[in-house]
Amino acid sequence: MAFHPIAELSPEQSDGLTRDLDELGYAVVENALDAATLGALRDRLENQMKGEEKKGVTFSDIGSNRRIFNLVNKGRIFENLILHPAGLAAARHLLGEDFILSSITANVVQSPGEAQYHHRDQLDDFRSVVVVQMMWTLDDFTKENGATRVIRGSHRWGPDISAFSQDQLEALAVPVEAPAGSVIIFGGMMVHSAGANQTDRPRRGILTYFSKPYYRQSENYALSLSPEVYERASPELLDLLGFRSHASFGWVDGPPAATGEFLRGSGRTARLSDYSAPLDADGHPMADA
Ligand SMILES: O=C(O)CCC(=O)C(=O)O
Repeated sequence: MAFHPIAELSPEQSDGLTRDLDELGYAVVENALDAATLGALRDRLENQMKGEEKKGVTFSDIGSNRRIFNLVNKGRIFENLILHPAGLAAARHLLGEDFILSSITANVVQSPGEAQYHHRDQLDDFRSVVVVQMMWTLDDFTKENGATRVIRGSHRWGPDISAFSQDQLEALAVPVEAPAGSVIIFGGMMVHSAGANQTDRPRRGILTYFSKPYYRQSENYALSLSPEVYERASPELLDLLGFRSHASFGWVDGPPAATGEFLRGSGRTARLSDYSAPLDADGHPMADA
């Protein structure tokens, strides 16, 4: 499959991104994907969806909407999207230097459909942002086709949204209309939802979701990353997938031997050369302890 480079952010895009994230709680970067990349993402996603349908492994969410999970295993173009400069710049701005990928999935909003409930992405602790969501628009996002809806300024609301009814939140929500090839970015405190699609065509979007390294990943990459992707992944991608320890999180039997050493171990095909085991007092492995 063709592998298309993904464009860098211009200085103007970068300034606008950080300003909007702070003031409104979300930002849109238009033309984040060039035409070739957009086409390749659409093709790969469409084929993957058809393939999963044939195999009978589809997942339906809210009415007839479709979720396609764990895209990092489903084409190089998705590996590249995780590393897109706009996504990484926004994650760095909201989460600091240290962050990892929580998941990469697609949400295809179908017609006819119902809107998703309004929610925040992070749970329990609402004192600071610990996750960041990025919606890459593969179609023009409009009010009519179920664009992501946000409540402007809700990233600064108090600790919880349970004091509001869904009807009250609905009255405040606005669709984020953005042309295909954009990325819509918001932190985990922003109240948002997918809209209802009233057109006759699906609304396709890919979500890259980042978190602080101490927040449990949505996808368990240690178990689900394919060996092929593990072997070819760049150090930067492996780091984002959680295969490097961060402070005292993600260790394998203690701290890594050398700074920056990657953790070897992807559940399905064990890669640790020397597992820890019960030892007797002389240092010999014990069959049963
Ligand atoms: O698809 C969208 O527009 C938003 C999806 C979303 O909020 C979610 O996955 O929780």
